[in-house]
Amino acid sequence: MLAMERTLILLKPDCVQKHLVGSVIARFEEAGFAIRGCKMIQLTDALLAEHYAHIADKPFFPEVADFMKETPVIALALEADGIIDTMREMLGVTNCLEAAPGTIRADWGSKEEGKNMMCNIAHASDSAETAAVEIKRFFAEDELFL
Ligand code: FUP
Repeated sequence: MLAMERTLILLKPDCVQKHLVGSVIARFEEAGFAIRGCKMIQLTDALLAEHYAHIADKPFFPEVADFMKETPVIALALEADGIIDTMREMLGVTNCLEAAPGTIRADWGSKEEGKNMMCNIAHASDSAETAAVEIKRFFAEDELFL
């Protein structure tokens, strides 16, 4: 039996700039995911240093951090049975050029060389443990519902 799980989604600045926020959330609702939290946030260096601690020493980190501050992002806390794996399948792999056909990143992510890893529409938590930490990072208790 699948466990009821939550995941943290960030709709990145490329998603906002391409006016795809509604289209991406529509896919989530069609998949039956429940929205437990939803807000617009301007990311800061401090938040990004926490969120991207695992890539902070990579040469591409400064560019990723600048990109993530280009516009505010939309943070979502979504819930469904087994949502961690389902969501990562729906998104496709990090590299939009390699994402499977029909995934969000294949359909809407950047195919431009140098942008195809970074401008990939959305972030999703990679495990239930990470999701708990990430949801707490972006949402106060009273910003989550049910
Ligand atoms: P994901 O879990 O798919 O968000 O991907 P990662 O945590 O591995 O990557 C974090 C961010 O760094 C993503 F936004 C993509 C970006 N990235 C690059 O820009 N270049 C790379 O070579 C790897 C990741």
